[in-house]
Amino acid sequence: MTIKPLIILPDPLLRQISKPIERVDRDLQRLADDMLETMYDAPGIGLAAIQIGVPRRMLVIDVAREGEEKQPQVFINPEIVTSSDERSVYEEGCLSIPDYYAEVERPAIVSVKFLDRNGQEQTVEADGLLATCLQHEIDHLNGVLFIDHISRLKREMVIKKFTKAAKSKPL
Ligand code: GNR
Ligand code: NI
Repeated sequence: MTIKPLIILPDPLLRQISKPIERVDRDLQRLADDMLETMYDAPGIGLAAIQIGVPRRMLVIDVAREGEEKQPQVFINPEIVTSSDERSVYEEGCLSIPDYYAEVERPAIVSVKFLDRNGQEQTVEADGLLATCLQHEIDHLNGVLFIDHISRLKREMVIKKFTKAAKSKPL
């Protein structure tokens, strides 16, 4: 298992649309393990493959609280099949936009179809933090960031700040 470097705003990779996974094999399981290790190290509660530079439709999540047993979950080719009309608001952050947080409103409950790490089709109905996190990660697979859900003024300020920071420390 390897901790991989995170892709940070404004890297254009974050705007790429990730491609479906065609086969769940040992290489893909190794990628899932690397993503989990990178997420736990950060630390974060979710990670999409594109955040370590791999434009494939896979994400990992662990919303277990500190002190609770780990609950690593792998979602391959996830699709939202239903979303509730009820909304909920969470303060979100993103490992690709370090130290910036903002409230985002999203459907409170989503049902998501996906392949698990054994390639078996599964459906989960998620609420609470898991629902928010799944939507945040599935957005990444479509090149969408949580700052796309806030006001244009705030978004442009964040992008400007990270663009400046990237220029002062190239590579
Ligand atoms: O670690 C993370 N925390 C978080 C908090 C609220 C809503 C979404 C998230 S996901 C984020 C990790 C990340 O950037 N995943 O893409
Ligand atoms: Ni993120």
